[in-house]
Amino acid sequence: MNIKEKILEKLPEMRSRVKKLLIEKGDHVIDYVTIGQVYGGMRNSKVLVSDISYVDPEEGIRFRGYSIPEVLEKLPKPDYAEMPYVGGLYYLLLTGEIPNKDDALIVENDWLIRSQVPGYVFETLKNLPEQTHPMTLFTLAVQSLQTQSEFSRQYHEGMKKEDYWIPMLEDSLNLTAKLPIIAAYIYNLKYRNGEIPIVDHNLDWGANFAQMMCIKDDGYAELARLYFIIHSDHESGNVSAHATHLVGSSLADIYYAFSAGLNGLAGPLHGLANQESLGWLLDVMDEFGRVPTKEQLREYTWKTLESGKVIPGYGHAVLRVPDPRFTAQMNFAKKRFPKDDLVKLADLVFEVVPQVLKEQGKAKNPAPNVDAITGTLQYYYGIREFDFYTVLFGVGRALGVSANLVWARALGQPLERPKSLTTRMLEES
Ligand code: AMX
Repeated sequence: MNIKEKILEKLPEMRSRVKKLLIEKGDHVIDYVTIGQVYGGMRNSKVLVSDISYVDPEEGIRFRGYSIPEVLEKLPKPDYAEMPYVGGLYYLLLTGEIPNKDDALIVENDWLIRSQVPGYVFETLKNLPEQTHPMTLFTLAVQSLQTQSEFSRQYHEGMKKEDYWIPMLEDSLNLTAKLPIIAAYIYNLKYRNGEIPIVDHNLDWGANFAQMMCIKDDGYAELARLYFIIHSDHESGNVSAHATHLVGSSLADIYYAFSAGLNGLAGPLHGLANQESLGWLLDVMDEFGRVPTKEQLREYTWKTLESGKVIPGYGHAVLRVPDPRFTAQMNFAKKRFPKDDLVKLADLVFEVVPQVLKEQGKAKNPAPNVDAITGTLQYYYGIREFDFYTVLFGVGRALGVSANLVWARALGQPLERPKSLTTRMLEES
């Protein structure tokens, strides 16, 4: 069954659940919000809803109820591959059901059919100044595809509200189909010969990305699938997901909404942390000329903290345990290239840094997040241009945020518009 048919099958029940919930419990208080939360980035204020994924502070992400190890085990895989089809993950995010191989292949084939990127997108990127950041190129490419929006076209022609999700799904499939090509082109334009990558119609979405990046090692196709799956979604409150949702709530189409999310991802406290984390590991290697001893690393960590900096890749706004996305990537690296010095160092950092952060006593979570290892794996396979790493994150993140937007339209979620107060009002409260 394709995704549209599956959503059509599920929609009546989901709509009536939400309707019943609002009638029976519309006035039910979930939690209260403190002044500390209002002034503190709204941490842990429970004001969003998403059925696509949930981050349990003590366990990590679950996609539609499935943990990362479960997703990696249960989703269908290409023959002889260890990592599942990304198309299967998209099916799961959008429908809530684990697909069989045929279902996953319907998505993969659909992506192939929709993968052609209009020539003007490449021309637009080519005409920008050479020093343009890869994330700026990525955002502009997504934004420039807006002319293709089915949602926008059908909305202006006039369409029933309950059907909004259908062109939104079309747009989401069209956009996600094109992102690996756009990302590989940005890499070529910035760091190689500027060639337009060519999609191989015999390969899946992840393997195609590896092929377009011209990385011969088969391991990179496996890593690409793993990477895009684990970066797809992290519930709704993180900056990229929330920005996408907020802009989408104005009934902006996916191109407007997701380019807003990408702009948020470009910030140092969000998607840029992966490159900062790898940079810190490389600085350690520079300082010692080899993988340091535990004691040397301890001292180096304290030196970083005492200079007023954070240890990138450690800490999290929600998680209170090691991020399972870190664990999945670390397992991958230890299985495939355990002797790599950076992998050994990342492992040692995992032993030393949480202890030091605990002694410092500031970070609520001294454990690693996804970014403590992501860059190390890309670096191993030869992707060594740090500025590109957030583009990779963005390709994965599109899957989750677009699935959320399709369901936001399907359930008729309204314009988001929280209320703000003045400092005086809070002082007098
Ligand atoms: N190193 C040093 N200090 C840290 C720290 C770290 N890794 N993580 C948190 N702290 C400090 C904070 O700076 C804060 O100090 P302050 O009181 O002087 O301002 C204090 O501990 C309390 O912070 P928190 O409540 O534990 O974290 P938060 O929710 O405010 O921020 C995060 C979360 C991720 C931004 C923070 O842990 C951090 O800066 N980590 C390093 C950067 C990083 O890895 N970011 C990637 C996040 C994942 C992602 O989105 N890709």
